[in-house]
Amino acid sequence: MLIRKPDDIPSSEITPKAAYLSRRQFLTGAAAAGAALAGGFYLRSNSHDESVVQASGEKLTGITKSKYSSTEKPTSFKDITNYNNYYEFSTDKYEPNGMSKDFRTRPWSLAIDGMVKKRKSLDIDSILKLAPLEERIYRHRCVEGWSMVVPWVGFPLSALIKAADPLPSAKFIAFQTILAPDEMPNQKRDVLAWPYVEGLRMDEAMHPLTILAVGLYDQVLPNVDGAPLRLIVPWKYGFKGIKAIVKVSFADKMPPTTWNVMAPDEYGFYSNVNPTVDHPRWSQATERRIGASLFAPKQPTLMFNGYSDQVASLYSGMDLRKNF
Ligand SMILES: Nc1nc2c(c(=O)[nH]1)N[C@H]1C(S)=C(S)[C@@H](COP(=O)(O)O)O[C@H]1N2
Ligand SMILES: [Mo]
Repeated sequence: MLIRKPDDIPSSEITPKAAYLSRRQFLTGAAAAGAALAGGFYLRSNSHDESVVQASGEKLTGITKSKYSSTEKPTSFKDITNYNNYYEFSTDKYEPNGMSKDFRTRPWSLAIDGMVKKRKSLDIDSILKLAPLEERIYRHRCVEGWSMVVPWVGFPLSALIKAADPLPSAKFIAFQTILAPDEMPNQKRDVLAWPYVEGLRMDEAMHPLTILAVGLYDQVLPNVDGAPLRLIVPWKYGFKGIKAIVKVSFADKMPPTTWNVMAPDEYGFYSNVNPTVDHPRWSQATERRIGASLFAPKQPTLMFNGYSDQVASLYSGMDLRKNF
């Protein structure tokens, strides 16, 4: 068994520093979580009744292939579901799989607010009908220095944005993960400022490569990978791919993002994969492919994670050293 991979960044190195750097932001998050708890909005019973569908593991049908898929060999289902970052459950990579097994993904609704013609809430089953489901085999590059190739099943985020009907003045979209401290034990602890939040510029969000994933291989998305709905932006570091989304908001200002709030010198808003701009504490030039032989050399990291042809124009004229 692989106890420890050489270039894993121990969470103990990331979290305390980040928490220390930004104690104030954390306190704001903790107060918000406490208020939610007191109000009882997020308390959900642990007992499973008949209305709860244990969706994870169910087969998906009618999936079409996409021209946007990579031809690289996908990482195994086992590795994709047992080497995860999901800090709401654990900062360990192997624990979230087991810990998230009973996480409830039904019923589930997505709130749409901010700069929209009309605020609304969409049920997960109606979201699944917004667009045909496609297989998108994408490279997945974590800022920590490892990568995978993941056969996601999903649909373009642009389909949801069209249904949301934002005002033309909206320039950004913000995403929020569920607050469910009874099911996500680390939401009772000062690991990150909860809930996890992320954001994109509207042109990034509308790009055809940007998807909402609802499946993995031919199955409903496993809880550990962000069920029932998570974001995938394949040319950005993995942390932009926020899991278990319950809210999207449209705004004319750049929204806060969890890792930028925790450690602004280390994680920017854009977070485009860029082998020429190192993380302040480690190089981003190479990556270790999960599942590769232990003796395999690390492989070079590609600009925009290999998606330059499709996305470089989004950033023309921008200094990517400044806008990291
Ligand atoms: N809500 C939430 N979303 C999250 C994270 C998290 O801890 N919480 N981790 C991020 C990071 S760092 C990565 S690399 C990817 C991991 O996705 P995977 O577990 O499906 O590989 O999820 C991202 N989305
Ligand atoms: Mo990551």
